[in-house]
Amino acid sequence: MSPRSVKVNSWNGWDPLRHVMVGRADGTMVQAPEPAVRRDFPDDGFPLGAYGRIPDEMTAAANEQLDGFAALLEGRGIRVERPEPIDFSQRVGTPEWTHNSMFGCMPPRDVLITVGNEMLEATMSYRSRWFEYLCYRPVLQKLFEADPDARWEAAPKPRLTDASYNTGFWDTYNQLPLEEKLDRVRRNDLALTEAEPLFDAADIARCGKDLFVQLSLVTNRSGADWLRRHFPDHRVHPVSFTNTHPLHIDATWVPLRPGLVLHNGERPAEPELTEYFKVNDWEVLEAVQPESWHHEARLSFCSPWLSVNMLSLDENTLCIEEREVRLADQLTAYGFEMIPVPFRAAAPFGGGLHCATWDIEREGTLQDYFPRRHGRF
Ligand code: ABU
Repeated sequence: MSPRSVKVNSWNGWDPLRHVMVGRADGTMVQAPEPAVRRDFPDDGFPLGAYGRIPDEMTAAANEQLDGFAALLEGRGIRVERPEPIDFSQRVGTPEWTHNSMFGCMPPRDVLITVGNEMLEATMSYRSRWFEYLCYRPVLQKLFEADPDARWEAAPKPRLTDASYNTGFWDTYNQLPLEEKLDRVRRNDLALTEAEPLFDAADIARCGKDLFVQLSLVTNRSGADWLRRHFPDHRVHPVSFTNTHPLHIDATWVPLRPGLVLHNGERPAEPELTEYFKVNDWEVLEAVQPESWHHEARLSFCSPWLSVNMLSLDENTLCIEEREVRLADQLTAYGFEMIPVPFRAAAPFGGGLHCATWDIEREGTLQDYFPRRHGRF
């Protein structure tokens, strides 16, 4: 890497993309059960409590699509980095806990976020993902050496003792009536307690000076508060949506370019959040329904709303999963060039095209896209 050519810089998700990481599927696990994670895939060889490597043929198919996506980006002149997978089947631990497996490194978006010239490692909130940053460290180190202005930060490593989790959350939550679940979501009384700051980077949507942080199954209020204090020159907004299983904001509320946010209408936003966008002249566009997934969601913990989990190459160009034809048509009518990418096989490894990437450099500077205040925003 020539020092002159590398610049860590990204303030939003739509400025022209110059440098990006694309994850790898190698060795990804169906995680061992832990307080915040319960996998239950009885029809696919992993009933409740079972854990182990995702079958080789699925991993090979996912890697083929990830490699193809990386080649597509390189073909458009975008520099691509890849993580270094480690043995995710190993038992891990700290002095306070041990756990029977790790997860994988297909979705670097969950762990890493760039804000300006800062590369920030999230706390993460699953024990199986505590050490995932190790896969990204070789690239972080290389970027740190290549760009003398890059800042490299890691949020406080969480303790993740039992005090960080609501005991027995998954034993009861799924049996609750819908309204009770939604009430828990509104109060962010989910799998995590407030014992320490916890967040996944993929719960943050970047819009220049405004950072929207979804409170979720993996991000608590304390995590959002840590981000507010860490980015004092930004407006950091904790937000929640009417979604019984909130997990990362990038399949729910997707800013596409200044003035246009794509919204998953099955997960309504708080009226105050919608109004904040509207009083600042943003259009809130409800995404069309995703295409059917039939049997392709095998071993996936994500929803079909990975349809909206797109990677923006600039404010007029979006990479979209190739079968999401209706959404592609909807966005073509809004003036976007839509680039279809085969990516269904990657879903069980942690998500869609946005999840599978981490923005290292986009052109552009810090802008204020929300000059008008509204309510708590
Ligand atoms: N990590 C992407 C989350 C996908 C979903 O909401 O289904």
